[in-house]
Amino acid sequence: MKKNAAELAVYALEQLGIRHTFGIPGVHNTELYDALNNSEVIEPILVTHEGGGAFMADGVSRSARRHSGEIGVLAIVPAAGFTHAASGIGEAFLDGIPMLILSGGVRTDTNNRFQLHGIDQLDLAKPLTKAAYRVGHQNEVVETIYRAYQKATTGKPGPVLVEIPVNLQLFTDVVPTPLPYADYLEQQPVEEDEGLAQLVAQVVELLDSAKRPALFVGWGARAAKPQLIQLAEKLQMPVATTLQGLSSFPHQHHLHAGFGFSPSAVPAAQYAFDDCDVLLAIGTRFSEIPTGSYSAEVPDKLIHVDIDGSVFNQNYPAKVAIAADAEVFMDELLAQLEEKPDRPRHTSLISGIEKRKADYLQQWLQHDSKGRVNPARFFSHLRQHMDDDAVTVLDDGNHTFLTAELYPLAEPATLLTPTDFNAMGYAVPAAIGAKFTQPHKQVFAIVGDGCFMMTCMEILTAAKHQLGVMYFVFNDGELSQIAQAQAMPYNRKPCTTLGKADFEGIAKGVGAQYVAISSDEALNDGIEQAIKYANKGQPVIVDVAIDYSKQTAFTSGTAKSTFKRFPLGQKLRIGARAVMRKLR
Ligand SMILES: Cc1ncc(C[n+]2csc(CCOP(=O)(O)OP(=O)(O)O)c2C)c(N)n1
Ligand SMILES: [Mg+2]
Repeated sequence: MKKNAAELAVYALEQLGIRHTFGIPGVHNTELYDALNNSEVIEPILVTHEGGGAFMADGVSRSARRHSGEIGVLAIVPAAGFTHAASGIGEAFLDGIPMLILSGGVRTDTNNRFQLHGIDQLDLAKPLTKAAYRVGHQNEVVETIYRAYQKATTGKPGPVLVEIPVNLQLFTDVVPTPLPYADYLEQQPVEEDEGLAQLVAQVVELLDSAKRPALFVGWGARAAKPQLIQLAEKLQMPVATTLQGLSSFPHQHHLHAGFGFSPSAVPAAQYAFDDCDVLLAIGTRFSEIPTGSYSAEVPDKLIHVDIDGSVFNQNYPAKVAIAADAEVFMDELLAQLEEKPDRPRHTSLISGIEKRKADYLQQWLQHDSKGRVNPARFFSHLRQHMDDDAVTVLDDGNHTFLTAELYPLAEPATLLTPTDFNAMGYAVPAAIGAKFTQPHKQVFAIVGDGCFMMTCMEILTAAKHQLGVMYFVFNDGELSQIAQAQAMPYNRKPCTTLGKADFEGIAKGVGAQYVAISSDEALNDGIEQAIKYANKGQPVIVDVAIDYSKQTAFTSGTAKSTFKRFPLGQKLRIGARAVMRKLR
């Protein structure tokens, strides 16, 4: 049969169960968009900026139903489309989120020089993607997309680029009948988990001998949540999550201690992990944020389980390191533990966690917010109004850590947050991607005013598609996470005061509803009103006059422990500068 590459690409995407693509057409992919337009199952979504498109694709992958196989797909022009999308691609790469990037490419059948978008984007993609392929002939299209999808979704997931030169899209050529994805899968070699049972036997021995075993779980462990709960209860292990993995364990569970367990963690988590002698860490690579900038103390008996073998023995040495999928590992561990008796309920640990959580919340509730919205009160109201399975989307800033410490995520909530690449501007579009994927769930974002303004034009896309996404914008007029870090050492805050934006005007401009919450008294009605708009399929911007006068445990803890580890001479210099500026 004779086919062009655009038709073949759409066939492959349909085979993979893709429902949406995100991007902007240009001369290098109008054929692809035309073929997408013919598809009865895929809807190509026009975005306002490819950066937003990449964050939407990330939101699709992170919120997709477990084992559905659905991942976010970009359909973009080469070079400029790719560089615009690069922030979202980089976030997906470092956070381990699968993504397929379909890009057009310059003509490969002419000798013309200086073509439009003419740079080698495969080179550009190298540090940002797991792999990048350029298709050489129409008959390679389908298998290249299958291979890219496999690469994106297996091992540590991540983004993969497939470039399809425009001439292959424009012109047809003879190709064999394209392979269905199920047939392609059958041809792939199956990898066995060799030696897992023996390694797990070592884990059982270590856990058996532990006085205070504890669990630390990241995003990579989220699929094993039921098994994690079972294990924690059987061995009475307190559980801390990473930031990205906030929804990997339910917060209302009596063994949930908090986010991280370093000196930057909330008191309940510091307490619960204080005398931990065996730590089982699953689906985390001990990166900067969850370790409180590497201030976390980890026992010698560390059992480290991760799908990506390259993360072991980097920041913290492991006693036992197991490269395995979290679910496969947990199933084997629970099977081997079956004969062992359950440990009796650790009442002092449980009441200790409960008390410290309650005290911490009280501290926040009692903080005088001087007429502005008290963060703890905001999150308590939000929890009362939102469904247990709502999707929460965060951005990067003080609002992120306030949510991590004060919003108790229910079961089966999902939380999306940009973590290691740490790209501001994530929340607005990622929430749109999540709502496309989970239209029947509530989707809301907690987003700082600085982050919001980076990508808020993307709400146009939500309005156009009648997506009732709720945006709670923490309006403090500052890039607070940085401003707070500047205040002490510099005694001034250069370049972190934002211009005064009119959020009601922005709402009008993008076709969203607007709600203002200017004090605690307005919380109940404000949140109810936002939910009403969202239920009618209208995106809504909720302008929250939040009080940022109290620091999170994370911010104050990390500042302290980072400073503590500076060389003495540098400590003195920085300390003296701060004192001099105060006296001046
Ligand atoms: C693209 C990008 N630029 C800069 C930063 C550095 N940064 C991290 S948090 C932050 C402040 C965010 O401000 P805002 O959205 O107002 O949130 P707040 O801290 O006030 O809650 C900045 C500038 C970043 N992470 N990403
Ligand atoms: Mg701010």
